[in-house]
Amino acid sequence: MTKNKQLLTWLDEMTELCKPDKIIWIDGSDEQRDALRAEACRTGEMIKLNEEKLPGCYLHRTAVNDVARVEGRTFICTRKKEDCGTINNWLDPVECYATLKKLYCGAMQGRTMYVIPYSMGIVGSEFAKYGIELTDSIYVVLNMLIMTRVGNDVLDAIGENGEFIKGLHSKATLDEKNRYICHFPEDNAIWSVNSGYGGNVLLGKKCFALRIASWLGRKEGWMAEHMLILGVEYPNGDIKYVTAAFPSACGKTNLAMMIPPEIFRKKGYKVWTVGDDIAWLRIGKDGRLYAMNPENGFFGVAPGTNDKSNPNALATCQEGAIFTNVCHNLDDNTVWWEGLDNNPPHNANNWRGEKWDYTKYDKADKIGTSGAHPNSRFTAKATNCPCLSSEFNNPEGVPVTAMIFGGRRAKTAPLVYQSTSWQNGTFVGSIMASETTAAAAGAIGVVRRDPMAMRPFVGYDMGDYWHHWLEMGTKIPHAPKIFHVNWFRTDDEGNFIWPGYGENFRVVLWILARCAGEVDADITPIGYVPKAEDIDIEGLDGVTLDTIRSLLTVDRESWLTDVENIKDFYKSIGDRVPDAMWDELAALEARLSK
Ligand code: GTP
Ligand code: SPV
Ligand code: MN
Repeated sequence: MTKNKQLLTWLDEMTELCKPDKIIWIDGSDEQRDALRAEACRTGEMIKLNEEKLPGCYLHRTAVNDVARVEGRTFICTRKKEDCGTINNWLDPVECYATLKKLYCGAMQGRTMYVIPYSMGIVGSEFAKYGIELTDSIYVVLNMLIMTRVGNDVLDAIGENGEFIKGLHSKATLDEKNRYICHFPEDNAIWSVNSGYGGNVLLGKKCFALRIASWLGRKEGWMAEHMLILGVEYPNGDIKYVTAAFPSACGKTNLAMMIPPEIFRKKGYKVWTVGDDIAWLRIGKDGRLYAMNPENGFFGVAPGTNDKSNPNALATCQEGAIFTNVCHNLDDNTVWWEGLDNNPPHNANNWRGEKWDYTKYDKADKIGTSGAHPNSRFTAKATNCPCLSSEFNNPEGVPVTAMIFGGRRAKTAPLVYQSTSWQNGTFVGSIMASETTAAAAGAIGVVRRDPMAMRPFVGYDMGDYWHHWLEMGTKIPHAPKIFHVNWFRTDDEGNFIWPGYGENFRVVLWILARCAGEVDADITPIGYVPKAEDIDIEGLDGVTLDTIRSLLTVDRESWLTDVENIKDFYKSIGDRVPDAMWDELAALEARLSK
């Protein structure tokens, strides 16, 4: 398999600890994948779905107490507590290893340990980084086969002496009190135990490609961000790329795969997807910032996905997909979720696997009464996506024209505004806030500050992270312009005012027009806001110029309230907050108070 001594020694140690009955190396072949699928169906871990309607697709249910990332059980284990920062949970690495070793001890007895060699990025390319995940879950193996590039070529690329991230995962007993998702950036290691859910266990994703990678990026002069990457093709064939950071379940997959409104399609506009969740960003030889998607698939939110909101996502998960915690239609052995269509199945099991009565559905108690869990997901190959960019496999990534931050704010944040500089844009990212969603365990709908959508994913101190942003800005000769959007303003009845989804294309066009210097804007205390008539609403039912005006208002009082909240937030981060961010905050307050 490999002659890498570090890998073999580590594998011996982990085997000694977890005591699996058997070890299987994952080689990336279809034969091995098919055998594992069959085995998972035999054990009940997965259910094979209707081969005619959903070829190669499977349903999996996680434990009822294990349906989302667990931020409270996620730790950064640095030798010095200061290096972990105040927002992250910290554990002393020596103590943490000792605690976790007890949980892993013999945890794989009677089970198989799978060894997954995987690559984040194109195998063998300059910017790829490699990992090995050891796991006792076939579900994890099958998901990693979709989400990352897996196989023997990764072992070859690591070679005899190459570096890799050492990931250890065991479902153990799924005991939620002893659930730990631990990162040891100083050891290039990730240990996850007692969970079987998504971001807790697919260690290439949030654990490696964001938490560990953000640490590496700071050390090596690049950035790992919670960002989608998309290309907008103009009628003349030009393609411009934007990245966007929205918190979990706030619209990245949807924006990345959006279909322009018909009126723009007719003119020849197109949208191409490069990535829907994570971007690794580096400065290119031409002095622009380049974005690369290190993943190979999508782990998308199922509820709300339908042939109007996101037909491309729906098409992507029709073949070879894994559905997690959705509703099982027993009549035709297919899947269903809230927002797929208006025909909930009458003969179905809910996400818990119990008989489901759709007539009892209560919006106020989604988790208790819904068919699909609000954080139910599909895992699907990127190459299934009808609008996948031809640059998807370009190891250099794509040049970024604009970077967009955004959150879920019922009030305060306008539909779109532009920062006035890289430093001011970094500040705009640092003060991002959003209502919490079902993507993480805990209360839903509470506004919390989520800088750059990275609050749960920065592998070090948040203040240091902002320093890194500022420093990167000084090194990018042709830096992208930075914007902020909010698709989620509501009216007095709580309905979204902006139609969102494909219509967001109209806002992206304004953003790109600003970057090209083609359109004017009004300066406000928070930055540049469009002139309402410059958001093209041709062919958009129910939205008038007045709607746009109302979506663009900047209410000084609510912003001043936000400023007070931001001060407390900055203080909670501590003394590593850059002076430049405090200066930006003071300047914002002064402009708002004028
Ligand atoms: P993660 O995978 O958790 O990182 O989420 P994400 O940021 O990719 O979010 P996703 O695109 O899956 O959207 C999450 C939820 O927001 C879904 O229920 C969508 O239907 C909804 N949503 C996405 N875009 C819009 C929009 O423009 N307007 C409104 N109102 N809802 C949206
Ligand atoms: C998110 O929560 O931001 C996700 C899903 O993309 S998970 O992989 O579970 O983190
Ligand atoms: Mn995400």
